[in-house]
Amino acid sequence: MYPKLTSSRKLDTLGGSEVPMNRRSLLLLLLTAACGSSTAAGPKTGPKQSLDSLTGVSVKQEGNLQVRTFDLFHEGHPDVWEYYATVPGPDGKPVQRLVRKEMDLNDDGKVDVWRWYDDKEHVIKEALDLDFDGKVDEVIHFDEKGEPVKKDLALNFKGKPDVWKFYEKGKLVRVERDTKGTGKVDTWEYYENGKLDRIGIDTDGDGVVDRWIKQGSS
Ligand SMILES: [Ca+2]
Ligand SMILES: [Ca+2]
Repeated sequence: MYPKLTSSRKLDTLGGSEVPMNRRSLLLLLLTAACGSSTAAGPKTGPKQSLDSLTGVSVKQEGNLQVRTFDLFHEGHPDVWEYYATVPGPDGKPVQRLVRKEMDLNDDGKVDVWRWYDDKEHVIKEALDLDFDGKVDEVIHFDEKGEPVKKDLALNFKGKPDVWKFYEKGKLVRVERDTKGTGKVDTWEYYENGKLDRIGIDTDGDGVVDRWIKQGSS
């Protein structure tokens, strides 16, 4: 239904403008709405009910996991997949717990967003294919409060990370870069209070900093 999207090097966030607005809004709504649910006993309980009747959910079993498939736009093929594990609930009775969610944002049948959840159904990791070429371009790791602790970025869009960002209490503290495509970090940027403080560069490829560049302190 929607035109196929071509690869774009310009997309740097999930909110990239190439996904049709309505589709993206609804998918993000679903993502957010379902994200906040707790240990629901099944697709027809709690806050999911209205969502499911809106989107039409199908349920099947894949190995140990229950898969709930959504066709948000009634186009005859799925947009969102939720994977649930059966675990003991507070009263010992089995309940379904969300462990992973996958989404196809641009309607090409390929997953573009993957989310993994901990035992409290908080997102612990998210992977994104930002240019819809089937290769993951960004992986975000979260702490239990939902703050990012690390981002692995493939700025080269080749599916292999070349930039790693590290966060403490939600603040960027360090960026490591593989600027030569060797698979090894050769540049380290250190941030103090959100500002770049110094850069270390490995010039001979032994993984040890040879040169420090101190940023202006004024
Ligand atoms: Ca896709
Ligand atoms: Ca990609």
